[in-house]
Amino acid sequence: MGFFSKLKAGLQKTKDSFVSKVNTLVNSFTRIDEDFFDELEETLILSDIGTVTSENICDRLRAEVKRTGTVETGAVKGMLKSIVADMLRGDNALRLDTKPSAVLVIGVNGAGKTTTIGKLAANLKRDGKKVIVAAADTFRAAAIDQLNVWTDRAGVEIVKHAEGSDPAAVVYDACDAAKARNADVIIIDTAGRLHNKKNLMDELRKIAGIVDRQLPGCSLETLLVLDATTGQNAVNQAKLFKEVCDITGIVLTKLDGTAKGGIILPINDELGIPVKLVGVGEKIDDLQPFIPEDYAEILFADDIGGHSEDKDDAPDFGIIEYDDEDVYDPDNFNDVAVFDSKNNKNSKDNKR
Ligand SMILES: Nc1nc2c(ncn2[C@@H]2O[C@H](COP(=O)(O)OP(=O)(O)OP(=O)(O)O)[C@@H](O)[C@H]2O)c(=O)[nH]1
Ligand SMILES: [Mg+2]
Repeated sequence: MGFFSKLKAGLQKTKDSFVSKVNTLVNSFTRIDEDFFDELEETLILSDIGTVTSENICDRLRAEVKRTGTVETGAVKGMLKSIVADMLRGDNALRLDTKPSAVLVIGVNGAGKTTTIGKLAANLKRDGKKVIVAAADTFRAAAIDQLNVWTDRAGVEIVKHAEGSDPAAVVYDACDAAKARNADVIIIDTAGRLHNKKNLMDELRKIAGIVDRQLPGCSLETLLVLDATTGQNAVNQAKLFKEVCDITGIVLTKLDGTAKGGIILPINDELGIPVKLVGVGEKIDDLQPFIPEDYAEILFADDIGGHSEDKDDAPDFGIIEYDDEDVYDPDNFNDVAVFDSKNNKNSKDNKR
């Protein structure tokens, strides 16, 4: 199955529930009036879109209706399609504009971090990139093994230490490996289960600090992985993580198998963080760059048959790449790392 078709299949349940409600509403009103807007807002809220974003969508629709002088409800779906695409449009491409670049993957337990890393690594490798994955979720041996299965599958390198070792030490070694092997991208897996907000904040700060010190000027994407099936809970998680670190993008996983794909809207609208990737299944090629126009088109178009073939041809992974002048130059590398020597020693001791 191609690109667009896969997203379409993944969003089918969302389309069936959310958009069918909008369709019913549109068909039961002949004119756009305040009653219509009230019902629409309620429909949006009941579709996991949340009060703030539902109001926002209705306000934009009101303005568009006023601007165009439209009175018939038949035009509403087309307007909603544009509003949704516009709301979601932002810095949606993955920013990998230095060599190496780093991608820090965070999120709660079971959100899909490790799976996403496996898929992303495979995609980048396919694009000709040299990828190093850092197994910085050291909480369980099984987590390291699971990541290793994915890196083998993707055909990329992994830097791992023993279970229970310091995640920061893994990242430190992965940065070294990236320099030594002239890698393009380091992807860092992290643990979803830190006891409290302060622990989480300290851990993520420490990791980001090491990347910054070891690879000065390195572009760092901090991707928060959210499970779409958790609906409004995903928005709450995003708010919590936003308090502890600078998230640069969202990965929304498990869009397949849920009717809650509308959750993408409040995540983007309430938090102002762009969705960059979406997971539409458990297999290695089930990760896609997020294209707002495709998402809106799939949700609101009555017939999109003709479109899918064109879009299925597009293998572009939506990555912002580096220019030659940004390429990391080891000769000019100014090693200012002041890493905890005890941890560093541990990291070497723990290396398998
Ligand atoms: N259907 C579907 N399942 C997914 C997707 N992404 C991840 N999963 C599944 O979600 C489950 C959890 O994924 P993991 O990648 O282990 O999650 P994690 O965030 O690394 O979890 P921890 O390491 O426990 O913190 C696995 O069974 C994955 O196969 C997706 O896009 N679609
Ligand atoms: Mg994991």
